[in-house]
Amino acid sequence: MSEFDLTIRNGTVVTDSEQATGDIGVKDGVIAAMAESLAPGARDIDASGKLVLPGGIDGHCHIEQLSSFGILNADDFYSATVSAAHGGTTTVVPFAAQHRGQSVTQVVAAYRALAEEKAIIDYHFHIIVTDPTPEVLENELPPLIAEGFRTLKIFMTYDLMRIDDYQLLQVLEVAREHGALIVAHAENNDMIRWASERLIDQGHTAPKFHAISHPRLAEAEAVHRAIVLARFIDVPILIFHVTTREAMEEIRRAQDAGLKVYGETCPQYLFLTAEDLDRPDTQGAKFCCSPPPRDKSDQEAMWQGLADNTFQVFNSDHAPYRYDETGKLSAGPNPTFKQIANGLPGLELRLPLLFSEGVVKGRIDASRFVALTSTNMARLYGLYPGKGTLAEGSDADIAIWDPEAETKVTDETTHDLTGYTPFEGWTVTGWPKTVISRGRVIVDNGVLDAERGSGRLAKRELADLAKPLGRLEPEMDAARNFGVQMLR
Ligand code: DUC
Ligand code: ZN
Ligand code: ZN
Repeated sequence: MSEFDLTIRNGTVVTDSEQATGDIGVKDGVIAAMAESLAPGARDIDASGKLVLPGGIDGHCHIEQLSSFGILNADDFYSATVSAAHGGTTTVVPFAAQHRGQSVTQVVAAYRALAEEKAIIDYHFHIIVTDPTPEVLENELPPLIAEGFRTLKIFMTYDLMRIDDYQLLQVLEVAREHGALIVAHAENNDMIRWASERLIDQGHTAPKFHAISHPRLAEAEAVHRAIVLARFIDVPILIFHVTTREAMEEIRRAQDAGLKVYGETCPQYLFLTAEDLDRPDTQGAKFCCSPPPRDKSDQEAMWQGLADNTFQVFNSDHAPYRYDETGKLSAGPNPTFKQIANGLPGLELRLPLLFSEGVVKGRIDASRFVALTSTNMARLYGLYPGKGTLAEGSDADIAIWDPEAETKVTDETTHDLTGYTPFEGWTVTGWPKTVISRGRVIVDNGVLDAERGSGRLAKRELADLAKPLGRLEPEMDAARNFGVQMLR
């Protein structure tokens, strides 16, 4: 009997820091050995000429999530994870979304049950906190954080989701005391409200005005404020979906000052612009997301941020809504921009787009690609080293890439249920031909072989940066002037 269940041979193995040609041996779902040459496995995959990468981790995606308007995403945990797997992603971290009045404990249990029944790859959850009552803050969140739900998402905008600055301080305090990372949707709600009301009053209701109604300064202001509040309580923070140069510069300034501030951007901010919202008829609705795509110079800024480590992570923000009465057009065929559900699909194309436009075009190298799409997520979320790398003892979550394969993107060939792709007609170079989840070959040359419900809740340890800093002692900490000194 062979020593390994699976051997991957002669590939170029890439981690976030190294590249080497060699073999990987897998046993019982785990990487059992890595060497220049290993004995044959029960199944052998020849990866000559291919890149062997850790499977992607999509650390920001909305799956089977009910919006505050009561609209459900187009994908459920089956279709979303099938789609993710076809694009080389082997772990997803979507949301357990609390709506006001709900128990966070019950919300987490409900989302877990959905994933348990349907997901084909491994998963964990961020908890969205929209109603930080004393019960939630004192009794519900601490045991959930201890159990592994170590990321709390907060919204600074959306009338039905946002928390105010005082509430944000309370959530930051819980994160500090119990060891969680705050992830933030940072846009100034009142600036958006002010702009939106004036646009609508003047009859400017078409999808393209969605972009104008989310002013770039609204993002920079909220990013700055989120960073200041996190600094005040002295906890790390990850700013989600950064879109503008100004917001990126706020993050960079904080990092230069030694603060534990992290940043994310997403495919829509590299590859789309506000002009896409001005497509004929109401087709622009397909491109409405928040924050909105900006302009070419912001795209360049986002590339810089990915290359120079202002951004540590690149996620899809997959939030699919069909272009029909169940989704984008739920308010009728001619909705105002305020009535259009926000979000785009992205789970499947996140990695191929970044590989093609980033690695193949020389903007980032393959190790940076791995860092941005997998390793850094694992480190920030406490999934490392079980996920996010190729090392003995890590889960055998692996994507074997053909770096030269050319693929034409069409809705017919993508596997989510959105019914359109924002990237229709694009050609991408590089595709993950074989995708392996805990040693199971789940996609091979476009053919899926995975059972519904075969994904598992991933193991999540306490990430270094989320180690509890302890209860705030106001006098003492004030004397120390809160902030960067304490983190050094
Ligand atoms: N904006 C969000 O805040 N969430 C989902 C998608 C979007 O566009
Ligand atoms: Zn968001
Ligand atoms: Zn999101």
